Amino acid sequence: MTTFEQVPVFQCEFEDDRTGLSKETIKRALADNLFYIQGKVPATATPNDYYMALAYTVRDRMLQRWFKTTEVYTKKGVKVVSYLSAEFLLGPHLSNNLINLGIYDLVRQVVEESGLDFVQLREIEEEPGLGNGGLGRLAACYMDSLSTLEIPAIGYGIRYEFGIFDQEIRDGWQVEITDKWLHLGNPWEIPRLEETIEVKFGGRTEAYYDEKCRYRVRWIPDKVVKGVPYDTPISGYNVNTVNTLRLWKAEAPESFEFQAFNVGDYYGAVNRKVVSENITKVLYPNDELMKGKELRLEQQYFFVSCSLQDMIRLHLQKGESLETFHQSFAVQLNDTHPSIGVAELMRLLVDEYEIEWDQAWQITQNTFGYTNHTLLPEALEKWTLSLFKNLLPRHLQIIYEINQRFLGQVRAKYPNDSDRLARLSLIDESGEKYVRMANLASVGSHAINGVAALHTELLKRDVLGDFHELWPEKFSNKTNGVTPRRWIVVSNPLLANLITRKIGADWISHLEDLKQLEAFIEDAEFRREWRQTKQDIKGYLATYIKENHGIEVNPESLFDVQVKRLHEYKRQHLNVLHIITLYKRIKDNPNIEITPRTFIFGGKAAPGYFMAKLIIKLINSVGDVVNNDPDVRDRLKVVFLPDYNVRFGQRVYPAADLSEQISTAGKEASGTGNMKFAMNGALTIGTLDGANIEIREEVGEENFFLFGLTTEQVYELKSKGYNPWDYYHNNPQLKQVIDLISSGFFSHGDTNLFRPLVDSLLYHDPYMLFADYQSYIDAQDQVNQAYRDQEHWTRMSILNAARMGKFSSDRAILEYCQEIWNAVPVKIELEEYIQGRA
Ligand code: GPQ
Repeated sequence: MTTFEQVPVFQCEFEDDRTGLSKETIKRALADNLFYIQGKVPATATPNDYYMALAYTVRDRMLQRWFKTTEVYTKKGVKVVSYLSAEFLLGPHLSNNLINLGIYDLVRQVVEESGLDFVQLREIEEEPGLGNGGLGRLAACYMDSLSTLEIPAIGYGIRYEFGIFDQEIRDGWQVEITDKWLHLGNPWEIPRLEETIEVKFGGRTEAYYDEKCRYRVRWIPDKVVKGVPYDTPISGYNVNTVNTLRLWKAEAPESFEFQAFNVGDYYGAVNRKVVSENITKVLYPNDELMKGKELRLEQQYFFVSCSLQDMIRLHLQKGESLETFHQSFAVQLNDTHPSIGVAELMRLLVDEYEIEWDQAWQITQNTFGYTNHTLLPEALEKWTLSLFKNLLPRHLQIIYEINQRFLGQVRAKYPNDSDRLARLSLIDESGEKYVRMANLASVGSHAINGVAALHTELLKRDVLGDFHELWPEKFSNKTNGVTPRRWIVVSNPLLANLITRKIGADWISHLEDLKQLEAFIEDAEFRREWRQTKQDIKGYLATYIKENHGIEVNPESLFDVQVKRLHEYKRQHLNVLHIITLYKRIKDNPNIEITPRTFIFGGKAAPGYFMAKLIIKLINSVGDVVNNDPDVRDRLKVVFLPDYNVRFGQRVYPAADLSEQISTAGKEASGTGNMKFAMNGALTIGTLDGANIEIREEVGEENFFLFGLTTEQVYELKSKGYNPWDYYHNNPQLKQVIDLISSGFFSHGDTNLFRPLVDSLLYHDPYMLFADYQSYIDAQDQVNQAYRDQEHWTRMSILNAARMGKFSSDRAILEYCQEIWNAVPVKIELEEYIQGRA
């Protein structure tokens, strides 16, 4: 552990160069930033001060490129991808930027030569947890690939003051703690106060005739909020491109306060300010659940309006007219969260820029693309008309107008089909009336895509079936991908180095190159190194678990990992049924031959999702019994690691032997964790769901542990009447496991604690755990067999990693560019004096 009192770095020779890459220059920059930015000297500096000085030193080395990149984009002729997302789950910036700039080893060395502990400083960074899970992390991976592929792009989102909550586990239960990620400052962002934008809310509309006697509508809002942009640089790997992530913070405009002061309403004025600033206060922590809260719609409209106004400003700055807006920006809607953008762009074009409706509609449709991320009915966004009308009265009118014209077309094509009309309508009129945001997004976009092959097929058949019949040409699949920079190079340097020693470093930006590893599969020394690398990483994780959570795990055991949001459809409880099955086998026969396993769980439950929280409690309760039963003799260990986040993901994916991807078929749109595991040489046990299907196709069915019903079988069984009781009664092993939970065995005799969970399974089992139970257990037994043959396991592990090229986010982004965005790379050239990478 470094002490921060006497650090020799601060007396050094330096070049006359602000952001150079010589060791002396970097040392000098650290000292300068500590003094001039943090206002500290070593005697008073805290570890955070040193971290900040280091972060600024890295940021300084991105600024020339960032500036250049922005300059090129503001010039005419470059089409910019605009990725609209309510979530960006970025994870720590420092290591990622060092890798992308090619200066990781150099900077680490300088920091350490300066007497500082690099790893300690790296761990001080608070990760920006501005997302819930897969959807937000996908946006972050896509930003990385856009920069790496040199595609002009800007990400637009919300600068939540509090991101996803920190999770603690107390007495086995989840407890939520507010995430104060900004409390010590954020060196990666730059506020651009001068580019603040105003957003209107509420009030009413008024019709009038303009000077040319045209019918027009004006919106008289009752509230105006300022959007202040905070920009974060997004570096690409091994290129000069540094794109921007622009996140909006809500602030109250001064004018409102003055008005209130004038009438003496001091409290009212301050309160208005508080209410305005609430808009970007906190991320809603419900993953894949629509709650219909007004503040959430305010958040969505707020960031979308800021972003579209920003794009229009940039477009007009280039001297272009708005008729060509869609040639300047390809706007992608990351799920329906930003889909109010369709109505907002229409409002801006028609009301504020006086463009004719038909032309405005052309521009709008040509501008937007819509990505759907789920089929779960409870996640599909819809807003009651009354809420909509109160908050966005003009937008509701525009949506009615869009709907009327759209349904007119439908009527012409399908006369006398009122059921179809009712299904396609932007307004759900079956009971209380709602605006259907997926319908709005579909009508307002020229392209609609799902995130894995199966998901897109189901989208076309079910959720958006009528839209697919109407416009089949709008639909395409874009299977998700993840960035190999963060998910291999940053998180697993040992494996990355081994790979690079074998095949060179091109794979980092051309992941298909990993195929070349197959040539070494017969090389026993290579297999040994591969196995040893995995072993070393497992050892690090074991040490981490011991030091941070006090639990001893055996690094030689099979590391069986399930990390993801807690959700019944993801079936963490099926995993638990397997654990109890193994435990029962040991209890029945203490000397049974068993492959030692460590079960590692991580994931957050939505704070109001009782069943998900009860599953966390069950995992911990089973862990308490299993981990402390002497009969088990440490052959099984169950650990639930609290506060799963990007940073912990980076630790755990590389250390996994087995990746649990066990959702009910048809429920997981894609999954992206499945890709991160396999890239790092884990084998998958999984259902035919989401991207699992494509992973299995790529790695070969002999290198994948498949189980469970297919989507078709799930539908079939449901339609003929699924009865979980039958499975319970006909499978003695399953019955014993369920009975053991019911008996209070894992709950100190309390037979009530897990009753809601057990009853839900026995009487409903909506995610069909019982139907898949035996098949899952059988597949797990095959895993045990396979793991005993380490040579064979290693071959499978290598082949998994080697065949993951398809799942790079670079491939996914290239497809979006070519098939949806019509965007091409733009090389960013730097002046000679700006130093390149090390
Ligand atoms: N996903 Cl709709 C989320 O993480 N949050 C959401 O609100 C919705 C979807 C996930 C989805 O469950 C995964 O299967 C996908 O891999 C991921 O989006 C990215 O597409």
